[in-house]
Amino acid sequence: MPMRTQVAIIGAGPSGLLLGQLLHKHGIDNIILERHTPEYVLERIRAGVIEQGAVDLLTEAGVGERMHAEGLVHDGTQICVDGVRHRIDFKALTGKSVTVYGQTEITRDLMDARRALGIPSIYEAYDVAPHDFSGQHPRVTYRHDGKEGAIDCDFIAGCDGFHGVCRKSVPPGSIKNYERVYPFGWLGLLSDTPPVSEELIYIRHQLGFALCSMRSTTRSRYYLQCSLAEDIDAWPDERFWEELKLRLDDEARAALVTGPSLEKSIAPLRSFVAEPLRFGRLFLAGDAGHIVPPTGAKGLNLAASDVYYLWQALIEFYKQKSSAGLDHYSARALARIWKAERFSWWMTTLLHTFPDQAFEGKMQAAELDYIFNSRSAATALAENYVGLPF
Ligand code: RFL
Ligand code: PHB
Repeated sequence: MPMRTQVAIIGAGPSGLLLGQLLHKHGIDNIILERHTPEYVLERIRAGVIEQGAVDLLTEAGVGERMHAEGLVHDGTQICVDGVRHRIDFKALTGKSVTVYGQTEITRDLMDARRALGIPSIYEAYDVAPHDFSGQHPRVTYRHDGKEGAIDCDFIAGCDGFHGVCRKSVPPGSIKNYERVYPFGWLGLLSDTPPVSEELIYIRHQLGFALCSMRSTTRSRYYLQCSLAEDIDAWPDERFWEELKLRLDDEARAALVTGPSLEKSIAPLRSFVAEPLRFGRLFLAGDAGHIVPPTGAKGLNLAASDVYYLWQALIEFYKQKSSAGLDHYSARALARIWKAERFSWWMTTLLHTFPDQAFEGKMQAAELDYIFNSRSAATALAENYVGLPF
C-alpha cells in the first residue's frame, strides 16, 4: 500500500527541511525523501552568510534560537584591492546587516526540530522518482532498506539540489536552461583558528581572488581562486596557507593564525537558471532550479526565498482554496532569482582573475574605484549583498 501525504519533498538540504518545517507549522502534512544519511548531509561545508530575510524565515519556522544566540551579526564587509582594504558599511548604506551562521548549523537545527516533532523523513531513499505530476495525482517511488516504496501526494517539492532527479524528470521540451560556467574554481579550507578580521574580506589580487570568511570567533573559512584542473592532493595545508598569505594585505597577514584543516575541497563556479520552476504539480526550489557562483553569498538565501513563495502558495491552496499563489510561484521566484544571479555574476566578474586579464583588469579597477568613491555605487552593492526584499 502506498503511503499518502499532502506534499512529498525530495531532498533534505536547507530548502527541503525549511519547507517541511513551515508546512508542518501550518498543519500541512509532508514527508521528506533524502538519498544520503543525516551525517553525510551535515558534513557538507557550504554557506556562511545569511540575509535578514532568511533569518526571519528560520525564526518563523521555530528554529531561530541557536542562530540568534550564536550567529555573528556583521554590519559591513571589507574589499581588499592591491593590498589596500576598503569597507562597505551595510548598516550605514542600507540600515541592514547580515548574519554569519553556517549552513551546517542551520541544517542541524532544522533536522533536530523535525525529529523532535516526529515529522516523517526517509533517509537513504534510493532511486527516488517523481511520477504523474502533470495530472491531479502525483506519486513518488523509491527504494529503502531493499524494499520498493511509493508515496501518493497532492504536490511534489523538488528540493534535491543541482544534481537531483526532479529537474531531470521534466520533459526536455518544457524547460529551458540558462548557464555560464566560469574558468576557475574555489579551493576552500575550514580550520579551528580565529578569523583574521572581524568582518569578511573579499580580496582581488593578481594571483587570483581570495576570501577570508568565518563560522564563529574561533573557526575560520578561507577560499582561494584556483584552476579547474587543480588536484586537491596537491594542496597540503602548508601550501594553502602560504598561497593565502601572498594574497592578504599586511595587516591580515600579520593577524593570520594557521592550523590543521578540518575540511578542504574544490568547488566549480557556475551560474544556472531553469525556467520555469513549476511543471503541473511539481515545483523546483533552491539549487534544484538555479545555481549562483558563491561570490555574492546568495545560494542558500535564494533557497529561502523560493521556500517562502512556495510555502505561501501552498497555504493559499489549502486554507483559502486558491491556486493563484501556485500559478504565480515560478514568475515570483524567478524575478528575485535573476537579480541574485546578476549580482553574483557581477561580484564574480569584479573580483576574479580572468584569462584575458589585460582589459578585464582595467574594467575591474575602474569599477572598484567607482564603488569606493561613490555612495550610490557602494549602496547598490550593499543593497544586493544584504538581500533584496521578498
Ligand atoms: P542542497 O543543499 O544541495 O540539498 C539538496 C539535497 O537533495 C538531496 N538529493 C536527493 N535526495 C533524494 N533523491 C535524489 N535523487 C536526490 N538528489 C539529491 C541531496 O543529497 C541534498 O541533501 O540544495 P538546497 O537545499 O536547495 O540548498 C542550497 C544550498 O545548499 C546552496 O545554495 C548553498 O550552499 C550555496 N552557497 C552559499 N549560499 C549562501 O547563501 N551563502 C554563502 O555564503 C554560500 N557559500 C555556497 C557557499 C555553496 C558552496 N558550494 C560548495 C556549492 C560556499 C560554497 C563553497
Ligand atoms: C563562506 O563563509 O563559506 C562564504 C562567505 C561568503 C561568500 C561565500 C562563502 O561570498
